[in-house]
Amino acid sequence: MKLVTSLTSPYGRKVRIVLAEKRVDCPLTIVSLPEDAEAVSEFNPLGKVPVLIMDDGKPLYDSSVIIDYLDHASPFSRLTPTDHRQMIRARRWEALADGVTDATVLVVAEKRRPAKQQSAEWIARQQSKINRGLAQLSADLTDRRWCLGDAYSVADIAVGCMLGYLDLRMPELDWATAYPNLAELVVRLNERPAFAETVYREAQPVAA
Ligand SMILES: N[C@@H](CCC(=O)N[C@@H](CS)C(=O)NCC(=O)O)C(=O)O
Repeated sequence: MKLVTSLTSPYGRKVRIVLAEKRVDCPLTIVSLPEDAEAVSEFNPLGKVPVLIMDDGKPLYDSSVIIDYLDHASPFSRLTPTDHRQMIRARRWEALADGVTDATVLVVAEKRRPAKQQSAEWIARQQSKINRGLAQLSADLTDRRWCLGDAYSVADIAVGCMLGYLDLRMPELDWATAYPNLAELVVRLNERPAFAETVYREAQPVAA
């Protein structure tokens, strides 16, 4: 098994955290996008990371599917509730956190286009998804320790990866001041080795 990902992908980080939490040893194949898009497309027709290459060579994507697979493959440290209602709650948290990440990725990509081609309207539309998503996540969290209450789960992993990505790509947003309960959640998450070991890192430039 090996994981194809970049070191700045928030979806890839979700999977890396799950591997660490579940103590699954899995080598990484580090790629940079868009430079390695063609190579990634050989594994995933959508050209997106993360992709888990299984022992039989078959590729698995996307991050939620990979996490489901890993969580069932090893019973150690379950991250998705077995109770169906709780599982749906966790999935809803993950869907909202990933949706905020999706909107952030779109804003970042748009702002990398030549200034004349950028659409302020498109950016504003994505930004409002981010703003509404954060407000909802904060309202849903209230003063709980973890997203689901007492149990740490894939919901916390998705929310933590999304908030870390906002810090990396949109530091001016200062979500932590607006939503102190989300900031406290991140403090708790960063105490976990799985989070500390997977902080976002830009790819090292190749020495000339
Ligand atoms: N829903 C997918 C999203 C994956 C995704 O969008 N990955 C980004 C990297 S952060 C990517 O590979 N983008 C390249 C592209 O869209 O061409 C997942 O959860 O794995």
